[in-house]
Amino acid sequence: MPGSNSGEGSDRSEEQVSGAKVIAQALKTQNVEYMFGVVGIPVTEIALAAQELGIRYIGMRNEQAACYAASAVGYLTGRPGVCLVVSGPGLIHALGGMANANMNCWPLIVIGGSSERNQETMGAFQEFPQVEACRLYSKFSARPASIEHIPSVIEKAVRSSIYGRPGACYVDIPADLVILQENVNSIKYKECCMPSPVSMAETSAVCMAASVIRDAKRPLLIIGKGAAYSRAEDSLRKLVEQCNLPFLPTPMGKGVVPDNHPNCVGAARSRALQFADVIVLFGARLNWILHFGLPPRYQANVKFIQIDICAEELGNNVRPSVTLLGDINAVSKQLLEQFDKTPWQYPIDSKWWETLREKMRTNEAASKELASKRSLPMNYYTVFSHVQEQLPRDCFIVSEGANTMDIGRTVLQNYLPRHRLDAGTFGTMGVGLGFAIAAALVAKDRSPRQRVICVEGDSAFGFSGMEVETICRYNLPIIVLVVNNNGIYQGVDADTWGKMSNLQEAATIVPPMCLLPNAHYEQVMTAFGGKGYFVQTPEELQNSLKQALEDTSKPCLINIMIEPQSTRKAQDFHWLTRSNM
Ligand SMILES: Cc1ncc(C[n+]2csc(CCOP(=O)(O)OP(=O)(O)O)c2C)c(N)n1
Ligand SMILES: [Mg+2]
Repeated sequence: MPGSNSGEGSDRSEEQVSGAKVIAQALKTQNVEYMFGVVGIPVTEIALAAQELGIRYIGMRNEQAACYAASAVGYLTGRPGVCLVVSGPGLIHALGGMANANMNCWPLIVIGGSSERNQETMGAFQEFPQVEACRLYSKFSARPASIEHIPSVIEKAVRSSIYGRPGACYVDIPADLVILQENVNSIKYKECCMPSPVSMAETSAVCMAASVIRDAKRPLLIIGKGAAYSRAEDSLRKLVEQCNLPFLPTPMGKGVVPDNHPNCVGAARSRALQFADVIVLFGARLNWILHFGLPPRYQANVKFIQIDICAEELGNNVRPSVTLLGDINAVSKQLLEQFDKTPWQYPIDSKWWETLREKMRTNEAASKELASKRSLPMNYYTVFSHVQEQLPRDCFIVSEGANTMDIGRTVLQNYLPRHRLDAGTFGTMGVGLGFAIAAALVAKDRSPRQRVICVEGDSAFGFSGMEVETICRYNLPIIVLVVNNNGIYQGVDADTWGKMSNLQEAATIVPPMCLLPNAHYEQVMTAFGGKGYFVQTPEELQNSLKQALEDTSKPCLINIMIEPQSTRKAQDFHWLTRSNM
């Protein structure tokens, strides 16, 4: 057994160990490093036991945010984080995080305390059918039958979370099992599960894919977060450069190959999708984010080459020309081998490259023009262009909101893989602060000087705003930017608000998108000892951001007032449309 539950020299045959300690040791044996949660009956002992073994325990203010944080650890490190929750409502709050992790295909372990087994069906405190409830939100949901059974269930949960398509796994621990004492010798810990086996595509399919790519007139690679998760950055960069292929990242695929790479055609996204004749999907699904792969957003006869870890994904919404089932990094290397054997380059002087470059130039010019507007209040583009100027190249960018996230993504650049976290496949608001906390903890341990910039719409910020206290409690290197338009998509200014609320009862006439005008969100940060700024002009924004980046001693929140009716430029409506969120 790794680690010991006993003091030196004690008689081990007599020694007892609690269920809580067995859970902690089983997690430690599976190399779990981080646990997030909210404690209470019956899980406090589990958190204490985990800390005793050196697992970091981060107490959060709501299970939803705790679950988002744990899932982001899974995505960033490839090893699941744990979310620890109490029975009933605690577990219910975590379901949002489990669903989000599963939709994003990120590994996650949720450990839920549950009511005592001998009170089941009697109306026990916070009694709820937790294993059944979690089934819809997870790959695996189980309750160990006994204390001896805990290590193997935890090993299976960890293994299931990372093997195949990653996802959420749930382990239910009844209250009586947490405190039950068992002879230490009767507990057998399962060795740490092996790393996920790496699967490769059939050679014939790889040859066929290479030949379809060679014959393409207007090729396009799409890099998804599956490529980021499989750490395919080196092989994909080689493939892009060796074959001179245009590529488009999905939101969280940004940074796998840097956004400023000359072959990145993000700024001509709609054009690239619409006219490509061969599209290679690297860990990117043809869901709403990619408009299902269907006309009119794509050519009717476009050939898709789908690369995915999950066989069931292949053929969703379109009939692919070639399917490559396997690990994205391994399959990218297989493709590279084909192009090493018979070198080939897509011609730099092709009409397709010319079209894409032309479109990128006009789109970039339109954004620059909006960014250069000096009128006050500022618009989104002005805000993001100033932020982009100062952002450290290696920072994590976390973002959520509607306009804030969509416009921010087009302006803020990612240069490193797995350094962007956002509302993701499920379009979930409320993920931002939990994700930022996870990124900051991982950064603190692995590259201590890195900063986390969390770009929040004012509505998005509200979902988990109290996690600012968590950020301050652990003094995490996070700068929160609240892009404040007084509402969801749009709001109204203070004058209009005043007039409206004088007219009739607010609930009958205030537009549903409106939030309180000029809310001082920065005071949420100062309330807990962090730094807060309220900014209304480009100069104030530049100065506060500069100070925030220089002062590494404290977390910071900059509340950036913008024009309440500011929107995105026309062509961006093609991208993540509001109706999709
Ligand atoms: C959990 C959840 N609830 C509600 C929504 C619907 N929704 C989409 S974006 C959004 C907030 C947009 O407002 P804000 O964050 O202020 O960004 P803005 O567009 O104003 O810049 C909401 C509530 C959602 N996506 N997820
Ligand atoms: Mg807003």
